[in-house]
Amino acid sequence: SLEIVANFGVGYDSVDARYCATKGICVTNTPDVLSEEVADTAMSLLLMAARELPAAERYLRAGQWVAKGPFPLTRATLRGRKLGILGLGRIGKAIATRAEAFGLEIHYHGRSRQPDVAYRYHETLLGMAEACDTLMVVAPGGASTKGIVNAEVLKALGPDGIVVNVGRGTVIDEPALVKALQDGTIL
Ligand code: A2R
Repeated sequence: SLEIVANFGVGYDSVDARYCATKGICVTNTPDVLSEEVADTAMSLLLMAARELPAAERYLRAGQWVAKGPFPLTRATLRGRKLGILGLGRIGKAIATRAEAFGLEIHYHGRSRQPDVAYRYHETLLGMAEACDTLMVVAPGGASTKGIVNAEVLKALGPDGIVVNVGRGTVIDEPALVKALQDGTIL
């Protein structure tokens, strides 16, 4: 007697939509509605990674400033960063608008170049990673994007590399990401 599967988010890769269709079950998702909110969240995550705000708050709340003095200066900065956006769609563009205001150089990769966009296009994800040190993942899930942020891409970002993923988790090769964080391949 199920009538509807309503997904709070963009996409429906978590739903067996074909099966739903055979049973007349409606499947919905929420494109556009949350684009600006997700873009704010993506920028928050980037700022928190560069400025180490969660670690600084833990330091403060543990009273470490009394025992050890001020929280150390952060290793990273946003200055001079080159931002590669994997998936310059509705959310990707809202992130780009914000990142421009922060003075970041903006690059993007998708399956096709967008003629109405001035940002630098890369035909391959690896090519973009080689030209950038910061990667925003805002692409859909599914077979075509599974694990495409792999060890090679992470290595190309380099030791100052920051990765923010607000798309699907499946886009990242997670063991490769863990290794890259542990051995300092990325920041
Ligand atoms: O490939 P293009 O030029 O159609 O660009 C789309 C890109 N995209 C891909 N990029 C690389 N490899 C692929 N296999 C691939 N498939 C799609 O992702 C497009 O620029 C972007 C998706 O943009 P929108 O459809 O406007 O989605 P929105 O609302 O920005 O949300 C993005 C993702 C969702 O799929 C959820 O995973 C998450 O954020 O909420």
